[in-house]
Amino acid sequence: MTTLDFNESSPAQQIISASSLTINLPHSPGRYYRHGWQSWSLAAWTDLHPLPVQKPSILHPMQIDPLYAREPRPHGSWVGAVAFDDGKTLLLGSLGLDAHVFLDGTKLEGSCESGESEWLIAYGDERTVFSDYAAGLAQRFGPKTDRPAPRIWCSWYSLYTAIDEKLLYRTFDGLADLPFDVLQVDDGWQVSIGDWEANSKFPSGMKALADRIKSTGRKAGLWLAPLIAARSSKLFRRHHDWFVRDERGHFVSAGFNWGVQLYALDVTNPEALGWLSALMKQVRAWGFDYLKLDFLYAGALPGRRFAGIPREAAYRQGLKVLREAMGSDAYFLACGMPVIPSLGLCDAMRIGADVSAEWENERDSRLLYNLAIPGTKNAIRTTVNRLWLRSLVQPDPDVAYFRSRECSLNAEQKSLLQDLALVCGFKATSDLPQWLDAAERQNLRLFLENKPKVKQISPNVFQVDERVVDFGPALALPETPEGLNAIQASLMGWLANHGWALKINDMLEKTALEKIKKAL
Ligand code: 9PG
Repeated sequence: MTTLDFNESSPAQQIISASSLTINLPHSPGRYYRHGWQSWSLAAWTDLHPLPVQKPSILHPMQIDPLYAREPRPHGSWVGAVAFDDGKTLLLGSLGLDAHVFLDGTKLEGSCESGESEWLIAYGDERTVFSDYAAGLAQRFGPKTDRPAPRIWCSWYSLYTAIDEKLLYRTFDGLADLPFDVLQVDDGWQVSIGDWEANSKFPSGMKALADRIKSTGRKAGLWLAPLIAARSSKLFRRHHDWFVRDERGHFVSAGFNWGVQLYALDVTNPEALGWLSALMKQVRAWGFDYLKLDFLYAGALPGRRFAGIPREAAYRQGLKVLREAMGSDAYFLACGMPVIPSLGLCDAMRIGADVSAEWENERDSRLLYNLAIPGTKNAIRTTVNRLWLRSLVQPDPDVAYFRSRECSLNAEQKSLLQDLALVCGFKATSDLPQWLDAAERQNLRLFLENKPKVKQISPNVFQVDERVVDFGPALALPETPEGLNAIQASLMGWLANHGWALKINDMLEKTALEKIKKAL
C-alpha cells in the first residue's frame, strides 16, 4: 500500500507502481469523474453524493462491473479524477488491467484486483491530464490502428431482430445510391445466441448474404456475440464445461436479454478458444470483412476459469485469439467490451450506451436510474465523457438518425447525435430508405459526404467547421427519485428484476416490431 500527500507543489505527472495507492487530497474536491467498466456503463462527472444503485440488478452483469454495483463511494474502472474549485483536475489512472479508483472523503484511492500496476498521477487542466493518461495507455497497449472508419448502414436501429433475407435485399437496393462503405447485418440472423449459423429467415445462407452485399460494391459487415450463450443454445447444452462458474459451482450470469438468461464463455478453456477461432475463420470465409463483436464483457466477468488467471487478463488473451483468427485485415468494432483491456486489439470501440429512437425514457432513467440502457441521451452522455479515448482508438458513438418515421427525437436532438458522429469521425445509421423523405435522404447524403474540420474548444464544446456544438446540456444526470417516486422506483426495480417481466417486455417489443414490419 503506497500513500502520497498531494499539494499544489506536487509534480504535474508521475508514475508509480503499486497494488494499491492512496492520495491524500488537501481538501474535498467539487466533482468526481466516474469511468464505467464497459461500453454501455455510465461515464460522467458527478457531485460527491452516492448515485442510486442502478436497477434492475438482474442486468448488472450485462451493464456494469457487477463487483462494484453497490459501491456507495464515487468510483470507476481503471481511472478516476477529481476537479477542484479552481478548475484544476487531478487524475489517477492505472496502466494495467482490473484496477479500480474510489474517492473516500479526501482520499483518492486506486486498487488492483490482482497484482500491481503502474499508476499515472496527473495534475492540471482537464484535457491535458486525460491526454497524458491516453498517451500512457497507448505506450502500454499499442497505438490506434491507422485505417479510416468506414461509413456504415447497420440493420439494428430500425429492424432490430425482425431482419430477414428478403427485407435486407430490398433495403440494400434502396440504399444503392448512398455513399456507404459497409452494409452491416446486426442481430437476428443467427439460430440462437451461441449457435452462429443462418436461421430460417436466411434460407440462402450467410455466404450468399455477404456475396449479395459485396455485389453492390460495399463491404459486408456482421454482428455476433461470441462470448455469451443462451441457456437453450446447442453450444451451452453441449459444452457446460466451457462456461464460467462461481465459487459454489453455479454458472455465472452474463445478464438477461432477448427474454433469456445468458452465460459467459470461459475464454481460457482451450477447446472454447478453438471453437472461437474456428467461428471467426468461418465468418471471414463467408465473406464478412467488418465484424461487430458484441457483449464482450462476458469474457471478463468475475468467476472461475480453466486457467486460474485474473479475469481481465483472461479476457485480453481471449480477445487476442479472436483478433488473430479474424485476421488483421478485418475491421473489428468491439461493443459491450471492458474498455482498457480491449485497447490495441480492435479498430473501433463503442464508447457509450446504445442510442434509441427516443431521447430519454422516464422509467429507465428516473425510476430505475439505469443510464446504461439504450436511449439517445445515455449514449451521448457517456460517449462525450469518453472522447479522450479518441487518440487511442476509433470511437463509435452509435448510429445517427435522419428519419422522422418511427423516431421521436426532435430536430435538435438528431443534429446533436449527427454532430457527435462528425466529432468522432464514425458515421453510421440504421434508417430505412423507405422511411426517409427527400429532404431527410439529402441530409443523410450530405452527412455521409461531409468531412468537416473538428476542433475541441473545451471538454464538451467543439467547433465543427464554422459551427460551435455544445454537448454540455445533454450530459446532465437525472434527479434521484425521492418521496413517492422513490417508492415507485423500488416497486419498478423489484418488478424489472424478474425474468418473466423482462420476457413479457421483450414479447411486447417484438409484437410492436412485427406491426412496423408489416407496414413496410
Ligand atoms: C443487438 C444489439 C445491437 C447494439 C448493441 C447491443 O443494456 N442493455 O440492456 C443493452 C441491450 C442491448 C444492447 C445494449 C445494451 O445492444 O449495443 O448495437 O447490436 O446489442 O442485440
